[in-house]
Amino acid sequence: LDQESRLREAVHRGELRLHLQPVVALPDGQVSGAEALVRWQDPERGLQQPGSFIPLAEETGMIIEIDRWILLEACRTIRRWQEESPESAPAWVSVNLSAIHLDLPDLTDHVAYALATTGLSPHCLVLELTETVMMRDLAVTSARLEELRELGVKIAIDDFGTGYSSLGYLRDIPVDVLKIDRSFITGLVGNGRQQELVSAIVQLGHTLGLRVVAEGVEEAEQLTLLTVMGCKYAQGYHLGRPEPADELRAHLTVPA
Ligand code: G
Ligand code: G
Ligand code: MN
Ligand code: NA
Repeated sequence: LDQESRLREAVHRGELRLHLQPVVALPDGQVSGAEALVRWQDPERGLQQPGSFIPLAEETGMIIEIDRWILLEACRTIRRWQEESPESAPAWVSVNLSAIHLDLPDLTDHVAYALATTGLSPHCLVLELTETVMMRDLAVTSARLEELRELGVKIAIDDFGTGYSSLGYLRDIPVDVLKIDRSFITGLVGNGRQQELVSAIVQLGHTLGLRVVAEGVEEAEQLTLLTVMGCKYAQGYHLGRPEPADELRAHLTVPA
């Protein structure tokens, strides 16, 4: 079978895997939330990273099914975890949505279904969309996002700062979370200009009442700088890699 046919079967054969990466609160370093990231356990080639199959999934529309599976699995996992060990469970989970979802009229119904069927509180779910996606059609995008927010879920701008966009959409589009792209965090140490820029983004987000998350934190020194800037959330290999939900859970549960 070719890659496309095998990917088509992957969902039905149960070959997709939910990985979770922790998002920590600053300055205390406690895990606050987690980002859901898909993997494909391909029986022929082993564990595949999204870069090797998301593009094909987007071209063929299979991404709809994949994103919906991840959404359901993420909601179910975090809900169960919150019930079983409320003291160590992440307070929220964020799920990536490809651009195509904003064109589907049943997106809101599907998200409502995922919440209803798993019992997860709407305020524990964050939907991540990239800046470029949001810019496509401001009227359609803001109407769709407003519908979603009426459910009580939060909307995040992923990869913030990488799109060729004006800041005008921050005025027109309803969002709750701003995720500073990791390209701004790489090279932060020893670069005053870069630090001023990131500090300004953090302040801008806070002024607008948004939760600001710095992505791609790989070094302790980056974390120190972000903490001094007043950034309240961070994510990256220095804080925790994406890993199977059970493994993250084991890491968070301190043995008595
Ligand atoms: O996990 P990794 O760092 O390899 O992810 C690479 C890219 O794939 C990122 O841009 C990420 O947003 C995207 N991605 C990961 N999981 C999902 C998913 O479940 N749905 C969508 N649409 N994109 C995802
Ligand atoms: O586009 P998005 O922000 O959803 O992508 C998340 C991707 O970034 C995932 O593929 C994840 O594995 C990766 N990632 C997470 N933390 C780090 C990090 O500290 N460094 C690098 N290089 N990639 C990271
Ligand atoms: Mn993301
Ligand atoms: Na990002």
